[in-house]
Amino acid sequence: MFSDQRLHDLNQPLLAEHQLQLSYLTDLLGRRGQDARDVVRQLVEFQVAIPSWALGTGGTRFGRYPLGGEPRTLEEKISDVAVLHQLNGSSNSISLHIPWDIPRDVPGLQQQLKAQGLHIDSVNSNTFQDQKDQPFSYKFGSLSHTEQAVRDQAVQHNIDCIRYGEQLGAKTHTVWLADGSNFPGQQHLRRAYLRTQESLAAIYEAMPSDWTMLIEYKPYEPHFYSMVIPDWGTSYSLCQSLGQNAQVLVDLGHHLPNTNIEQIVGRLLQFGRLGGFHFNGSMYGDDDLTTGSSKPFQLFLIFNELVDGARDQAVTNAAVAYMIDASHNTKDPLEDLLQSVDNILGAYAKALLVDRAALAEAQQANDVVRAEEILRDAFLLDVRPLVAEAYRQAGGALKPVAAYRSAGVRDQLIQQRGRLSVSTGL
Ligand SMILES: [Mn+2]
Repeated sequence: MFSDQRLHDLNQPLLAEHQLQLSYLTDLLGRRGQDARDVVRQLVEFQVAIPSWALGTGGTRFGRYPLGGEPRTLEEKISDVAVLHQLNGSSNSISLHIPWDIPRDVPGLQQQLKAQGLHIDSVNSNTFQDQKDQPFSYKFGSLSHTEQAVRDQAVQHNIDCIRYGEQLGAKTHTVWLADGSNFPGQQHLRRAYLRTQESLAAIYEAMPSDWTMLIEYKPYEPHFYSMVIPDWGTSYSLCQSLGQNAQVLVDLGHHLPNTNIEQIVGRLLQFGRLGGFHFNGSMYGDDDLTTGSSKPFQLFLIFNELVDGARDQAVTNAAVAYMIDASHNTKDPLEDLLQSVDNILGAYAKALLVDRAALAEAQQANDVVRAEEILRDAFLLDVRPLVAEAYRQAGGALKPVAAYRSAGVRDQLIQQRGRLSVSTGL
């Protein structure tokens, strides 16, 4: 949708001001002994996977307000992600949800992915709702269900997901388990865990040895008395019992209010079990809002842990999978995803600019104010010129949302796909 020439034309009027801001920031950082070009290089390399289920308007259980032009097929979802990647150069992969994204034309999809410079990063299973042709219901659980036949069905679904993923070159299987209970006494808490552990082991056994299984946790919803995997400790213990290729996935919206998520990130890095992120924004719970929209400082502190861990030779954690998991009821989903990636890159840039030697000194000396000031110095710096420069160097737009709007992408999608097209997803 965006040719190189088109992007060049969109950037041209913005270039003079961009260069002015970039050279000021480069000089300023240089005076502090920091290399802006090095930060930009790391931003260009940073990639965040886009969820196939976030390309249409999401909804709540009260309603949904589709805005038209939503992708109707997996091919159209990939082409939407390609638009994002053309604009920001930072969205080169897509997470699939099965059964919504079962690949039909595998060679065709492989060709499309290659042509657009994209790949499939992960497959996600779905046992949180019943499909119309399945023999057993998940109303009372899937991998943790009391009946072996239901567990077998859920295990087989997860294995099917892995097989679909293999066809498209994915290497990651993500399990978010909606199992739990709504009332005291409904479920035997320890037995539900043990049944889940046994089911996950069967899936893990069937997974290729170069794949990673990510186990996501969530404290409440859809169940409100207990969730079988409510917290990172439960995910971690399951990973420990499965093997080295099982890792914990941290979804930013899957914590109780005021949880110190950056500390969880630090712990998991220390234990070598941080497998990936689902980025989103949260005020209260699993809100699935734009990443970094209301708690940018928290996002920065999370990246601060990641950068600190990456620079510590004692940390041997494997590569972390960065993914967005969001759902948009009021925004154009593509604009929202561009904003999310922009906030993620900004938080990463700031974390890269923390003066770690000075911070370590202040921490050692118990200089509370100095330590906090060092973090504030990095957080309050306006790094947008660095992020814009990363977009430009990756061949994208200096201002992706503005470029998306001025090119009239949504109108074109509505013309191609219709005003009433509705995407599968949440
Ligand atoms: Mn998630």
